[in-house]
Amino acid sequence: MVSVYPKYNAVMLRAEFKIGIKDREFSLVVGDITKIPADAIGNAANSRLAGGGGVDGAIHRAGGPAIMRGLDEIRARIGQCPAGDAVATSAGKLPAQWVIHAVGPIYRDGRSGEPTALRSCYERCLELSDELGTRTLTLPAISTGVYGYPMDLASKIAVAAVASKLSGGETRVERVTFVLFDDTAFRQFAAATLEIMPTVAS
Ligand code: AR6
Repeated sequence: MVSVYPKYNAVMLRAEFKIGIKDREFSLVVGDITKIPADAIGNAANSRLAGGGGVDGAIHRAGGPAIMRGLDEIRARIGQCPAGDAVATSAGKLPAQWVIHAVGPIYRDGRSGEPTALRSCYERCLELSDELGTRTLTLPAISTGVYGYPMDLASKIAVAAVASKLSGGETRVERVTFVLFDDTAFRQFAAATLEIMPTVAS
């Protein structure tokens, strides 16, 4: 499938969707985030910064023990990292310089602060990227696995958070790529992007 959206300078291939926002690039791909080179890779961590399953497990396995060593130091300094916040470590053997560990909210009913915390995760990823001087950032669909955030709701929050930072010139990051693990997640993010972009891309 190839769809073209000339109004937004956007092209959607089956598993890749790129859109220009001002002079920045926003894209969606299907894949394993540990395999895609970027200056910084986002992780869906827990507040204990203790590693785990899902994308967190994959990042620690592929990056090696340097990542946990970095988290040990941070834990010794700040204890836990609350939902909605993020911390950065080196990326070990991953094809990146940094991993930004964002702690997503555990989904309950959508009225317990989850949307605000989820949006804040993505904003913190971009803020930390700016502090680190990174230009390219990959992000997973935080909270949509073990933490149970419905993908249709999470995708809209994720896309809106990133698109508004890019379109408002609030970040120096030049390219943000959501790396979605399967076609269903990709389609949800693509739908969210097409719904939200008219308000930010013009
Ligand atoms: N690349 C890209 N996306 C992935 C990958 C991968 N290699 N692996 C999984 N996903 P989850 P959460 C997708 O559960 O919901 C951990 O134990 C997955 O399909 O990894 O924020 C932490 O330590 C889903 O869409 O994170 C925490 O305890 C998305 O990544 C807890 O899970 C997020 O799923 C965090 O839960």
